[in-house]
Amino acid sequence: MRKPLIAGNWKMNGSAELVETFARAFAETTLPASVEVLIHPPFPYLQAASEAFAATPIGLGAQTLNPLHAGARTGEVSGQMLKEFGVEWVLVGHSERRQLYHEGDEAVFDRVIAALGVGIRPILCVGETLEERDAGRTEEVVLRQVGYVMSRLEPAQRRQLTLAYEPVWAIGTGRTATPAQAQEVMAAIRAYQAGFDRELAAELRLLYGGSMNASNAAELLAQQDIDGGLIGGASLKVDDFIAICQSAG
Ligand code: 3PY
Repeated sequence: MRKPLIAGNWKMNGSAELVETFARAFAETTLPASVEVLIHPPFPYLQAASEAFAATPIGLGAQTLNPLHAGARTGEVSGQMLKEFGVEWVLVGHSERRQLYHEGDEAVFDRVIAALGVGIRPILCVGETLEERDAGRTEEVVLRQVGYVMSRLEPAQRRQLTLAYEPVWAIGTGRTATPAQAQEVMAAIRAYQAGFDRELAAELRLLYGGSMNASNAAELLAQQDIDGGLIGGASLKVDDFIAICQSAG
């Protein structure tokens, strides 16, 4: 059985107050024991979040990392630094990083390796643009992004990976893939994994991301190959986020 994982990606949003709001609400909420919950706040809130979430079931994730341990990289943060703040997870290859910061497959792979090197679990995000979908290239693009990383990892490293399928056209647009559209791509990713390792394919957690919210989460999460969600806007509203976590149980 794959344990459902609901991860909130706050992006460049939130505040110290929101960290406190989440800590209070989650301390008072009983979640289904089967569900794992993460919040990925912006870097400046990591310390406060690591303290405030300690008394809750919320695990701590970062939104990116630099592949180097240290050095002349103004504005960047390394995996080692994240680890010091109790970060256990990190997003890698989010489409906003791929598109706005030009992080291609190689840069994404370097970040996966850097995270694994310090014991942080990467959530590898993949997804096609609307243009690619309309050209019938969804599977080709998504499996290339997955394959670039997977094919370069050792079997033990592959087991540390979680995948998030986020169609770019559904990110921050309010458009969501239909459950059937999402399931089709997730099934293709799992089938592709089975080519490496059947056991891993059965265990690998696949998250759906892209405008998942309290109203559509249950239907998406009911799909056979969807094991959780990477939540954008709805992860900033504590009641909605809790409702999504509840529906994953
Ligand atoms: C979204 O849902 O908009 C996301 O990008 C989640 O990462």
